[in-house]
Amino acid sequence: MTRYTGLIERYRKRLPVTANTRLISLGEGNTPLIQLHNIPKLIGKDVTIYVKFEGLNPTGSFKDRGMTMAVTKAVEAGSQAIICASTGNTSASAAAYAVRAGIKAFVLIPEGKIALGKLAQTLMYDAKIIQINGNFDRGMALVKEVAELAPVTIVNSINPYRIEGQKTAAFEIIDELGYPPDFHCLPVGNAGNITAYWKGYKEYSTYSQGQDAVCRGRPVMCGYQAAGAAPFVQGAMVDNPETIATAIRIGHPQSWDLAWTAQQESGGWFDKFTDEQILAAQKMLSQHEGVFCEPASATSLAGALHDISTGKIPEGSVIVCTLTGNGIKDPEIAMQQCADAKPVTIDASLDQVKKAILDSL
Ligand code: AN7
Repeated sequence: MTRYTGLIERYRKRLPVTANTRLISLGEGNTPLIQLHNIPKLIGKDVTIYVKFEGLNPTGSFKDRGMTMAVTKAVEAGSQAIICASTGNTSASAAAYAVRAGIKAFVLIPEGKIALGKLAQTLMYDAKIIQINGNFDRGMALVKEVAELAPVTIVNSINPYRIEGQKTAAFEIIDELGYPPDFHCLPVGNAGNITAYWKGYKEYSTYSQGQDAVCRGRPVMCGYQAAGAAPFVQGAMVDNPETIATAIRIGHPQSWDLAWTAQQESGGWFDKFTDEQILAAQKMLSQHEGVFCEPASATSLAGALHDISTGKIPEGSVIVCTLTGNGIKDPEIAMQQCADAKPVTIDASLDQVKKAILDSL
């Protein structure tokens, strides 16, 4: 039996590494593709929905796929420090891979707009955290400028190695299903991930282009955004993005052109959903399937359910929704979501415990 050591090792032939490259890995990738059993019944539709649970990566988000590659290449090039702007997950991931490599991580985050778990992680991984009184987009602009003046490698998804690492999620899906799904749904912020999946599907598809729709070998890419941060739906950058899903509180996506290419080439679309719809999808997934993702991640399911209900995604389809991050990242939202479900407090006696059980059966 070969031990699973990480996605670079697994897809080495399709990634820019040599036999001499020192791999910086935490065993990322190889995440579960979970078929939803209860939600399709609940909505009464004949659809096959899988969730790719990226929240089970080492730092709890899909960013680890890109970060193993980006930090590996930064170290190979002799870099001593990496930098990113982040809504939270990139900073946690960058920080972890930097300590793993023995280099320094600087992260710019919007003050007060990072989920608690992400901040806690980033602190624990000992990154140099620079909070700014501005949003992600401002932080990203500053990172690009400062990287011209200081010896730091940018590890946001404008770093092409991030996309290389992240494309392996599409490889895993095809390897596991034996074919690509008909539709691939995912949340869109900077649009690095939709770009990466599309690249992965194109590189890995077993069928040639131009076959009929059912057997074309590539999914239709569906990119979903939060209503208050939906530049792809509006067709223009958004200056003051707002959403409870702080991970995708982004108004100036960095992979603008590449995401439009993914949409056009795949025959896909962008759409937007309200915070209420996003939170409802997050809760539904937890309460009916036992899968707890963070709010931004649930945007993929909110979108898929909407497009299934309208028939835009037809019955008979195989759908994959990427769940980009773990629900534990954002405990504050989770507690708010369950404000009505107060735990009962009782005396520590057998009688009381028995009563509590019988009362709620
Ligand atoms: C959970 O961490 O941009 O469209 O700085 O954390 O590839 O940007 C996070 C993005 C979706 C959007 N879901 O992905 C950051 C950051 C979660 C995320 C996205 C993010 P992209």
